[in-house]
Order: sequence, then structure tokens, then C-alpha cells
Amino acid sequence: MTTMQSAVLRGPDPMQVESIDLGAPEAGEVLVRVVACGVCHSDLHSINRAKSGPLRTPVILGHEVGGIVEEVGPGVTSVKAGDHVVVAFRPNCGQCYFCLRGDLALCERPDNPDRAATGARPRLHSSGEPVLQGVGVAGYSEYTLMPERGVVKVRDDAPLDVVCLVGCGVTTGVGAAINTAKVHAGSDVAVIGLGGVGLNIVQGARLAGARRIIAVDTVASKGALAAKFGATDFVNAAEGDPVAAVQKIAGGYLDYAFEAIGLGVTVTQAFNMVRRGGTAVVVGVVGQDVTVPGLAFLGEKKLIGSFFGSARPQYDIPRLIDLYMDGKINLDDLVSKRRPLREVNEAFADMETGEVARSVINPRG
Ligand code: CND
Ligand code: ZN
Repeated sequence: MTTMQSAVLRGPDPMQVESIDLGAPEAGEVLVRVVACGVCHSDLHSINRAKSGPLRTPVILGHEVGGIVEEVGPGVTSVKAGDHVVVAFRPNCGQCYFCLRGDLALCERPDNPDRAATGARPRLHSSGEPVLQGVGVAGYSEYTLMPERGVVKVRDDAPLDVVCLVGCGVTTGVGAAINTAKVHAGSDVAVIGLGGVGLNIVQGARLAGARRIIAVDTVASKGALAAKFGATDFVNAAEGDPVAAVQKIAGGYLDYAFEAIGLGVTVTQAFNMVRRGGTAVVVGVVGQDVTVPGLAFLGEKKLIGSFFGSARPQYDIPRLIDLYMDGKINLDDLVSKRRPLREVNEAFADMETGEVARSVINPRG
């Protein structure tokens, strides 16, 4: 049994740092010492769901983890103590219909360590009370316990407090452009919402050889930031209709538009930005119905979703880290702020201003 410090969400109130008990790794499990955990908007969605009621608590959030293997349970062969790893928050089973088809992000039976929610025995406790692993990880903690398929060994020379972001935002964003949409060279692209996810869609489109990449946000400072990731133009959506503004820059409609916020209204904007035959990709977590003009489907417009960048984590995560180490993608400018665990609530307050790309939490800071 290990006792660790974790930021625990118990309902509508801010997270509090508490002592949490964690069992030793069992068969097929890996105990990871968390070096750094990024702050993703999906956790803000969870915090907001806790405020309005439907989220099960107590829960430890945080799913963008870079860490070092502390101990492995019986039968684990792909990693050993001391290995550097990035956590893949949706471990895939490798056996279901979707895994066999190669669509690992769609795995039907993720071996999710959110065990109390799935009926299995919970692994984290607070004075005997079970605590959930939010999005299956619990990264705002000194340690996390993952199934083997939920950790990916990465090269030792990559800084874990940067490449932790490959655990969600980078893989989700770059993957949405390259794996899901398969942006083609020379195409015109818009990205609506320039947080940690949207900025990575921008650089995914750049890697794919897009001609124009029009970045859209309501926060003016995001324009200069998006340029560092390959955006060719910026539209401030606070200053008027972004669909008309994007079309003016592009001289017409686009081939691809990505929504990376999680709002119905911006999904509609993305759909209206693309030309006949074009593709609007919803990456944001949209908790509401979406309205689009039905006749546009006669023009063979496509409206598609993207989950975790349609990634195959064991393949995509090391490859993205190589691209970073070779200077081909920019991760350094994603880290706007570093904070200790006790400031995790302030990191979410920063996110709500829209000014930061990503904050990174150091659980031992
Ligand atoms: P973050 O909050 O960092 O960024 C959102 C950005 O959108 C900010 O820059 C805002 O200023 C901007 N914005 C807000 N409203 C508007 C608007 N009306 N028009 C233009 N810009 C606006 O969020 P993030 O990048 O961490 O996450 C973005 C979404 O992606 C969010 O819904 C998150 O839950 C989701 C996501 C999806 C997946 C997946 O697998 N599909 C994985 N991780 C996160
Ligand atoms: Zn995320």
C-alpha cells in the first residue's frame, strides 16, 4: 500500500489536496510515479458536471500524464521499473470488433481503471472510502495505477514535463488532422478554438501540408500563439461572424474546418465554413444537440467526429515524441504555466480565461 498526495474533487467545491491510499499493482497493472500532468478542458467539463450534479465523486481528475514506472504487477512485459512512460487514458483491449478493425480509439471494452464506476474493485481509497480515477487515470496525484495497455514506453531523453501533453492534447489534435480527417497537401483549413487541442490541430494541418490554416478564437492573444504552430491567418470571433471572415480570407469555402471548443454553435460554424465535398470535424466535447442546414448534405459535405485523434497510442505517442525531439512539432510553446499540485484550481481558472494554451501540474512541486 502506498499513500500519496492527490487533488480530490468531492462535488461542487474546488479540489482539495488529500492523502490517498493506493494498492500495490496487481496482475497486468503498472504503478506510475507522476512527473507531470497537463490540464485539459475535458477535466473542466467534469468539474462543471460536478457543479451541476451528474458527475460521480469523489474523483481524482487529470489524464495527461508523463511519468516513470515505479513497479509492475505480475505478467506485465512491455514496461519495467524505471521506464519513462506517457499514459494513454483510453487503454484498448486489442480484442474487440473495433480493435481488430484497427480503430483502437473506439475500443468497446477499454480496461478502464475507473473501477468503482464499472463495478470492479476500486483501487484508490480515502480513509477506506473508494475514490474514482477520472477519465480512467487520476493524474493530479503523486502516483497512478494503470492497466498495461494504458501506458506507453517513451524515449528517456524526452522531457516528461513537456511530452506529458502527448497523453491527450497533442495526440488528439495532431491525430484529428492526420488520422481522422486525413488533411491533404495543399488544402485550406480552419481551426475554431485555440487551446491545447486546437493548437495541435493547427500543427497537424501544417505537418500534412495544408496551404492556408486559418485559426479562430475569441481571445486576441491566441493569434500570435497560433502562428507559432503554423497558422497562416487569424480571425477574432469576438469581432463578428467568423464564417464570413474565414471565407473572405480564403476567397471562398474551405476543405476542412475543425471545432475544438465543445459548443453546438461553433460546430455549425465549422460546417458552414467548408465547401461542397468538404469535411467539418468535431473534436470538442459537445454536450448539446447540433444544428446544420440539411440541404448541404446534397453537396456531399461531411460532418464527422474525432476521438483521441483516432490514435493507436503505442504507435502514435512515440512517433509524436520523435517529431518533437526532431523539431518538427512544437510542444514547448504549449506549456504556458507550470504549477504545483496545490494550485490545480488556479490552473482551471486560467483555462476559463482562454489566455493559456496548457498548464502543467507538478504533483511534487
Ligand atoms: P481550452 O479551454 O484550452 O481551449 C478552448 C479555446 O476555445 C480557448 O482558446 C477559448 O478562448 C476558445 N473559445 C471559446 N469560445 C469560443 C468561441 N465561441 N469561438 C472561438 N473560440 C472560442 O480547451 P482544450 O483545447 O483543452 O479542449 C478543447 C475541447 O476539446 C474541449 O471540449 C475538450 O473537452 C475537447 C477534447 C476532446 C478530446 C477528443 O478526444 N475528442 C480530447 N481532449 C479534449
Ligand atoms: Zn484531454
